[in-house]
Amino acid sequence: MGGSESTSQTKKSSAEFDKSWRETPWDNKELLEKNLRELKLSDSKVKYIRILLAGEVGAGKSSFINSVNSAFQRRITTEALADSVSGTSFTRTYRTYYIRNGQSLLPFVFNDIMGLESGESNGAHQEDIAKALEGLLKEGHNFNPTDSGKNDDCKSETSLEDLTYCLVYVIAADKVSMMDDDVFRKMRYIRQKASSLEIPQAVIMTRVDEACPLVGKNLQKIYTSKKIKEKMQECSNSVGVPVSHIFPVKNYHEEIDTQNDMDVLILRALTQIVQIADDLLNRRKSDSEKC
Ligand SMILES: Nc1nc2c(ncn2[C@@H]2O[C@H](COP(=O)(O)OP(=O)(O)O)[C@@H](O)[C@H]2O)c(=O)[nH]1
Ligand SMILES: [Mg+2]
Repeated sequence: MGGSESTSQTKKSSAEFDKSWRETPWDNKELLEKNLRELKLSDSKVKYIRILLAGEVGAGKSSFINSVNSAFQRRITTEALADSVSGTSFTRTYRTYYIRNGQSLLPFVFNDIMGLESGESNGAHQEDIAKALEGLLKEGHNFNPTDSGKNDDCKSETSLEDLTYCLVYVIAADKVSMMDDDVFRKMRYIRQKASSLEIPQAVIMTRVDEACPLVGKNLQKIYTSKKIKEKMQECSNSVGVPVSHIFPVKNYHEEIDTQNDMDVLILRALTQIVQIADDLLNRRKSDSEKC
């Protein structure tokens, strides 16, 4: 047993990779922001692309919408009302969140689907989510889990803006191992529906500061932390989305001012998601031109 062996042992079991495995523009927040502010969609007839956030209660969906808004407004905003106390879903109606860009609006919007809680009487109906993907849910639709099969909140016609262009699962890094089978069953159903509609899928992995103390102290360690990579892999395996479409973020939750590193991860994730969504818009446009 030489000293060198114990050194390499320590190195192997260390919590960090030597190098970051995904490049991150920590010093380029302004550029990320500018590109999103100036974004032109590939179909000029479409005002905005809709991004649907789905995930368990407490995953950080509302916090993510607030965090995106905070990054653009450069101050903490809480329009989507993150819920810290109750154990059941806070979001009860289908509502579109817009992000202001000075006097105008940015060309992407969010919808937050009520939690995917396990159990028949908890969370949104699978069918509601399927309808949201197809753009058939009316603004203000009530996700009342005990009130199944009602169609009066459904549209008979949809516009291009009603359709969903990217389905994003929001998963808390510190809870991914504890997600139960019922939630996975609902996710599988939604996934199949999204795939049949050719809607791309991505994952926002939140609460990275809770999952890894190293990252909790320094967010720039996000892609050197072995724990975070492990959690991303776990998300990928359980949801079936490749690691390249999984974006870890830390949401604003207790801060009183915005922070560069949090903004960079949030804006980077958003850039990728918006690109994936715009690719679908472009494909739909080309398809409609062929007809
Ligand atoms: N530490 C930490 N807490 C977070 C993060 N994102 C969300 N939270 C907290 O997690 C709880 C649930 O978040 P919320 O946005 O209400 O989840 P939702 O039910 O999916 O909308 C709230 O107490 C948030 O403040 C994060 O990235 N880090
Ligand atoms: Mg919420």
